[in-house]
Amino acid sequence: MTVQVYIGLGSNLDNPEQQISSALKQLDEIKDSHLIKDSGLFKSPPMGPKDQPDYLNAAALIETTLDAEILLDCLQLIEKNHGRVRSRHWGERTLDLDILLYGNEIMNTERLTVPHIGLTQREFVLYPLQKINAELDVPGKGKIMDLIEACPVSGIEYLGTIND
Ligand code: A4P
Ligand code: MG
Repeated sequence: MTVQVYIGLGSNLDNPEQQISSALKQLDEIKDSHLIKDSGLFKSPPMGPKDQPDYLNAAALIETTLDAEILLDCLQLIEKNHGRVRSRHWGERTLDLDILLYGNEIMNTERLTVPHIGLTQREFVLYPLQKINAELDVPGKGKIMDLIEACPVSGIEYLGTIND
């Protein structure tokens, strides 16, 4: 069965725009999956430790027949291809790929919390989602426009489409 999946992309090291652009191409190349749409690029101050660069974020909508854990394996491989090193919690990274939404499913397993944890508190997740689909209904949470209205303001800037 084909599922629509929203993926969050984030980077604040080693040419973040290029990291995100390259990651989008690799998302399109995941087996049994293809990229439908991306949000364009957003810039925001770091959540977590402040002594790190600002982040660039985006969201992508893909269609896939992979189950969620196999998809997570593919995303973690793409992170690895982009030189991701896991250091401190909420610390700097070349590329972070998170499963934001997997169809209408709500999951709580050892490896996956979907919708992604903290989504309702993060402008850098909500604005890109809204850019792809302003009518989006987040399972168990509500309509994207209402979530944006209720979200704490941290300051986010839309930079436009993503260059190759
Ligand atoms: N995991 C559970 N649910 C999911 C999911 N839905 N998608 C597990 C992906 N992974 C999920 O992830 C740790 C584990 O989470 C995985 O092994 C997986 O089984 P990770 O990528 O190694 O760790 P992480 O991403 O550093 O941890 P965390 O706490 O998820 O970080 P966040 O929440 O992603 O925050 N500021 C701005 N402005 N923009 C950002 O993008 N990002 C972070 C990282 C901090 N500050 C930021 C931003
Ligand atoms: Mg992550």
